[in-house]
Amino acid sequence: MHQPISNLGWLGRRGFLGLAGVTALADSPLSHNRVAAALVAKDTLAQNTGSSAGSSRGLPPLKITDVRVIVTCPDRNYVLVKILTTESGLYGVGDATLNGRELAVAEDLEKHLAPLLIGRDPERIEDTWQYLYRGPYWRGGPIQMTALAGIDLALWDIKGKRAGMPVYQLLGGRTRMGALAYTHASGRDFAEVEDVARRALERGFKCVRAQVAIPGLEGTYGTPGNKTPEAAAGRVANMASLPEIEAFEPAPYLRIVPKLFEYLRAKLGQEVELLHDCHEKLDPIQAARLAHDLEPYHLFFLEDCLRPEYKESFRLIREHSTTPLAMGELFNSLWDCVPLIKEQLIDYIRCDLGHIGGITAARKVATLAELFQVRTAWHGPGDIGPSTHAANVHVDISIPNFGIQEMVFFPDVTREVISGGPEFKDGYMNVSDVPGLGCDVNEEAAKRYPYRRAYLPTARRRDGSVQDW
Ligand code: EZ4
Ligand code: CO
Repeated sequence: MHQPISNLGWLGRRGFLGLAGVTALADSPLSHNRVAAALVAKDTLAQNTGSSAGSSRGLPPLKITDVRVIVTCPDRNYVLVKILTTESGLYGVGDATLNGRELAVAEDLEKHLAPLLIGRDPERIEDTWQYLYRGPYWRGGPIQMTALAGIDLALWDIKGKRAGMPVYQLLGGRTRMGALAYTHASGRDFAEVEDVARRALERGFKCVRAQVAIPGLEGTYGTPGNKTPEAAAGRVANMASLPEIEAFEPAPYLRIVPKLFEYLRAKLGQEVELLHDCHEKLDPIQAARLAHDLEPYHLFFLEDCLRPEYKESFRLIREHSTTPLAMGELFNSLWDCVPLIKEQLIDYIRCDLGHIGGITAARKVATLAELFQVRTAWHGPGDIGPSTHAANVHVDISIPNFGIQEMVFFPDVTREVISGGPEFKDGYMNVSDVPGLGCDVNEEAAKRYPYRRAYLPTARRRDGSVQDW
């Protein structure tokens, strides 16, 4: 990454000398990119002149001057994107974290995308999205769409700051006073799940996602295994530097989950909204059976039953059950959502804004869903940063068909590096009226927490074969 300026190679002396102001950046890690970018940007600048100049309340035209990619591990790994502009002090912060593949996204941002952004007008968000999505010919995939989301969020942040408005105002203004939130309750047995759920209810939650370990199997998605729930909450410090292997068998899983919800309804009553995450590990007929068996316990929804490749298979589940269905945290294309929404095969679409292309993508998914009576339930785990959680809530409170919002509480060490983000109160999430998305990054603090390689666990069946985690 540290390219001496003399290595500019193909740029040649003439090109280099033609770039005013670039030499000052020569000793910074991205200098080569910036120099190359300034040349490439000649074309994009040509596209950027004209109508957009001065269009924001008579303010002078704006250009992107720098794209900083910050990889940091305050408790877990995050990839942050900071986009600076020609206006002094005006920058945007986005989140481009893809759990277990952070460096691939960072490399895409630094080496391929940053050079395309320098010199562009940051206010042209849709055009930049199209340019970065369709422009390179090779479109899509989780790495590219996460990188694009990071840029998209930073650009919305800039637009909000420039307008002096929180992003939800730019999206049409409030439709609700807060975003109904759900949290996770997991345990090694029913009593532990109940205990964690009760603590969540005491904290104000009205909706709880419940997961329990499968007896006799080591590790079950979303449960603490032999760790305490706190220790298992995904802290990278506790994660192996190679994937942990968990075991899964459908038969005992399909037996225990309905029993868990029978137990929780008996102990917690009817008022609390209960959810369960299948984490894409079931076959269609298994999912249909589980959705059917869970009907007496009236789940808010059953999350991500099937592998993301098998959209049509949701028809089978629908034919057998009235349990509401949610799907989508592994989607990384807008078009993944289309068959499920237009056939009304699900009740909640739960894309990850950080992996599908940011706010620009989410508002299209939300509008498509609105037309087919599908509500939103954006993915909100700890492995996407506070900026994506903020983006979730800005969208949630400005669309008509919001459903529910998954959320986490970030530890102090994360907040030391990334400040701001949505706040939880009495069961709902909300954002402040700070202009933009409301998050900031402390680059000095970020340096104190260098990246640490970490993987998600993987799962295998008893016979050793690979199973979806
Ligand atoms: O396992 O984001 O609903 N939430 C989830 C998450 C996912 C992680 C994977 O990196 O399923 O906790
Ligand atoms: Co999930």
